[in-house]
Amino acid sequence: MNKLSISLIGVPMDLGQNRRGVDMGPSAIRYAGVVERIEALGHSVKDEGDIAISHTRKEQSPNTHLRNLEDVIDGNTKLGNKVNEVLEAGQFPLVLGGDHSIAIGTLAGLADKYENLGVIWYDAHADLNTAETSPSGNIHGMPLAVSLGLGHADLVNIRSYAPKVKPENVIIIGARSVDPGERELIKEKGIKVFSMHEIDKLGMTEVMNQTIEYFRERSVDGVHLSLDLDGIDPLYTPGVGTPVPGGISYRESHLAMEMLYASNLITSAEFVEVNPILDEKNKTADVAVALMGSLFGESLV
Ligand code: HAR
Ligand code: MN
Ligand code: MN
Ligand code: MN
Repeated sequence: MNKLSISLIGVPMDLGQNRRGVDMGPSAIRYAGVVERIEALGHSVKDEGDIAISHTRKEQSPNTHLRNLEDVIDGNTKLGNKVNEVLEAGQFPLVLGGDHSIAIGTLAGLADKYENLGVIWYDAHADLNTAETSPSGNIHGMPLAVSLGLGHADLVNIRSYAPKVKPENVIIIGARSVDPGERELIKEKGIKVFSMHEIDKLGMTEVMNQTIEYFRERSVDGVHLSLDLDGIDPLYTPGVGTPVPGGISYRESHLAMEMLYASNLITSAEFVEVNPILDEKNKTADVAVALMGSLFGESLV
């Protein structure tokens, strides 16, 4: 088994959406035993601490309806720099959110290292809104679009290059709440989506086999897993800001992580949207840590 040197990066970001508490996600995930769980598998883990995120919510930035735009840019710039530094040191970046707007920074730090980065977007949502299509003004609904080079220029150009990712290198898994503008973008850009419909119809084994095959065919040089805990059914992960019923089960998610581990494709990961205030006894952070266990090689026998 391949032993990794993992760098854990906490991002206490809650400015990409309206509900308070998601900034405590990194603490909740640490409390749920992330370091011990991963070290028990023989990997080494270095906790890099938390990125400094502003805690003054301005809500309305001047000249835009995007909420807390300046502070989201600032936090993601710092995160991008840190992720890149960790990569340069030969470490595997494992990022703990925080709301999903932090994927903007994570991908900004990854993509100038990888020529042809693949991305798995495990989420109930597509996060493909732009300033024009967003129904909410919440930046956590935009990070995938931003990473494709679409949306507010200051977000798109974090770390001074764009786009970070090619649309044909993205696979969305678990989608069940997609806005009209996002649907159009999915069609226009030909983004691969395994919605709940496909997961139900094909089964998770086939979905993951096709996912792995898709990235191999495209000769990606790295694959980032961006896992939003709301991709999983809120029965198992109630501590998220925007729960959507009818999601991926606990068992299907474990299977998906185990298959990714076996594929040896994953080169970085982030787990986002854990909100301890909305949770039941840290259940959602516990699920996050259990899934990381499978992603990093836990097996039953
Ligand atoms: N699509 C909606 C919006 O853009 C809701 C986004 C909810 N977001 C997340 N991200 N948790 O996956 O406002
Ligand atoms: Mn805060
Ligand atoms: Mn998301
Ligand atoms: Mn989501």
